[in-house]
Amino acid sequence: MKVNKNSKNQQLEQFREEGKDQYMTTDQGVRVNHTDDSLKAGSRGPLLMEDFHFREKMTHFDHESIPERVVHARGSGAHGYFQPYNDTLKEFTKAKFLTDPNTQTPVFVRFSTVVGSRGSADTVRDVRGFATKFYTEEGNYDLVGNNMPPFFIQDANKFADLVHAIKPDPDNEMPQASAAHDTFWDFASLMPETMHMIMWVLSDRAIPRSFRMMDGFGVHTFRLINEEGKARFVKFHWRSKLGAHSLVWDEAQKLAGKDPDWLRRDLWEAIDMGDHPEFELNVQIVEEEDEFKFDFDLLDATKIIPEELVPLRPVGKMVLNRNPDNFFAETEQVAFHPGNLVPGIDVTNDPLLQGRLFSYVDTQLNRFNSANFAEVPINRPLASTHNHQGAGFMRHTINKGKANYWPNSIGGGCPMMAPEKMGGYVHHMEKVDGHKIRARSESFNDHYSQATLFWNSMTEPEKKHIVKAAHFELGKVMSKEIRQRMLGHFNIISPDLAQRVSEGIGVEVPKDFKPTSTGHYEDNEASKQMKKGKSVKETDFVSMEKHKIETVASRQIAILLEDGYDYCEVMQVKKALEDAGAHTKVVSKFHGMRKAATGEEIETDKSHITTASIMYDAIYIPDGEETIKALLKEGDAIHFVNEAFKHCKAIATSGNGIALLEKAEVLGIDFAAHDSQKVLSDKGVVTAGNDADAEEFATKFIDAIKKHRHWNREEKMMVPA
Ligand code: HDE
Repeated sequence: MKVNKNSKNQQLEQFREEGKDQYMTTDQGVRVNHTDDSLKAGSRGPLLMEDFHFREKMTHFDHESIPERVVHARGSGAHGYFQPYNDTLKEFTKAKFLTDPNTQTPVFVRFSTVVGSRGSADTVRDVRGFATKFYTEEGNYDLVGNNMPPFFIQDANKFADLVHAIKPDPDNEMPQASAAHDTFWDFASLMPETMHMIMWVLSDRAIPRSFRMMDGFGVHTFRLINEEGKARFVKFHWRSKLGAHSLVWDEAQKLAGKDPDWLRRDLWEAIDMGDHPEFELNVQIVEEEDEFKFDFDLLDATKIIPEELVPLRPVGKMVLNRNPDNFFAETEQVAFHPGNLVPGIDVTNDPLLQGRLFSYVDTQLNRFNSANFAEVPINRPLASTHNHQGAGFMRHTINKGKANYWPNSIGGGCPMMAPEKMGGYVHHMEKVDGHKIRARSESFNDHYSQATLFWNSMTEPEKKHIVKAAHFELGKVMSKEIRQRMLGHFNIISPDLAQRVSEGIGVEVPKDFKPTSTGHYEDNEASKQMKKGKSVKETDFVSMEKHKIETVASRQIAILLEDGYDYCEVMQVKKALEDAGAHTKVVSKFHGMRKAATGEEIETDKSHITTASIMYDAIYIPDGEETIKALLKEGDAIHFVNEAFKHCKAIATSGNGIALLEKAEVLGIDFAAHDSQKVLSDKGVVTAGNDADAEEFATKFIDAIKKHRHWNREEKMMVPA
């Protein structure tokens, strides 16, 4: 069958229902005449059992929830499509959806946090899930990844322990959606293999600005198989076209209260407005004969392949262009599984991946209470399905005929087996030989080198954020013993890191720390070969700062004003921002119309009580004697500026607006000094005199927004906003 980017939408159409211009009916299709009262024996009497409408309505409601996912419970979904740039991957894989530039394969993506429950806040410090279902012509392929490339553990047998430790405590169910408690850090400090991932989780990657502004990673090493049956190792990467950007921790915590749906809303609104998120799929390919070329094991999911060793190869682009119609039917019911593979892609012996191959179907059985979850519209493949799996709860398909077994002659031997050349999936013929042993390869036994690599590859502001995150996380740990154990690990990763963390958590770096290891590692041929492997001391690509994409596209800019602003300037700056792809929102004390000095009016989009600076990427305060006078009297406005400054966001103001900066004490600098403009602009604060050229002013502002955050402000002591 041939699919195009609309195929999934068309398939879903047959299941959609809107009720427009229709009478309300029961589930049996009987028209309802009255739904406000139940059937009673007298208007003051008891309810009657025969009220089929009431019973059906209530029963349905009573059964409306299904178990939330045990991890990744909170998520947001979007539809879109994937299209390869060209056919160059043909050399490596026979998967058509990766190699035919003329095929736009429909996808459904679900982004998620991991730890929190379904109603938890979006902006917590956590890993983000990035799961993609490709509805390919050859069946569904799921790339179930995260926004960080390593993982905490090496063996699936430790997953339940990891999740128990990080989830709320079993006795009091606290804290919600947070690793900052004793059990998680107890576990981590006893598990050296978590150290590389711990560095990522302490970094800004764990507080993304938007689901649209984070990268995705397949994490494990998978296999690509070409037409000739030749296999190669592969790692999958999604690169956000908007770049990977983060919130700051103070902002993330405040957003969790002011708008717990922050990331969900951002994704929904962006798609709604036509800012369709785009991600580029990249692969790192390793020849089988190079398996032991590195100083880590490719099967160890706690490791990355530094891009200096194996560069990324762009494959194609994914565009998310449609919001779901129904959260439950689509985002909640979508069921991913890393074992949903199509010809041309296969798994490896990574012991974490192998365990996942069991867990995902098992967990769907808990969620759906039936093996028929693949028939739910969002999970249905576009490729037609034919087999003898014909019964069970909620079976939709009506399989015809008598022959529900294979082989059969009664059914004409159908459905038939597909030879490989007809698209039959053939597992890669890897030779496997070994003793039954509950152990890992010694080649998995280096838990620190890549944690050090990560630390060494960070810019100074990023290092600072990691240290602060550790102060927060470990500062919440009651046990000094656990804090100290973590310092022991940090000291192995980098004495500088350990020292800086130690200063904030009231314990000394231990002198004679010996990490405990709970894994059982066995030396073997692979580990002997691997030790000669290649390594690097720094890898640029893990730093978000070194690879930021300088664009203002889809950024939200607040225009802070009251009556009496300079209308001309506002319109020019607004136009320049919007032409560059940003969005503007007028923020004032109250909703309503705001009058310019010259009499024109603009409507307020948000009032101070409904918004906050944390919901914008940058702020602009237009000139105007009266507007600034009014803003100077508003605590909320001064706080707005002060907070945006503290969060290192671009700020622009002209003429009288400079007085507001002074009042907000943004820099504590001498505004009268001849170089004050330069001092300000170096820190992302764009100012101009009364008669400034608005176009030039807007261009400078846009350049400052492109930098996203002006971390050099952090050097200065700042009063918390
Ligand atoms: Fe998952 N994981 N996971 N995971 N995972 C689930 O499946 C599991 C792991 C990831 O939006 C569950 O349907 C085990 C790595 C995402 O619906 C469950 C192990 C990576 C999602 C499960 C891992 C992931 C899940 C819970 C270690 C990145 C959300 C609900 C062996 C490569 C998918 C569900 C969605 C969800 C098990 C580790 C990504 C329980 C046993 C590594 C994005 O099956």
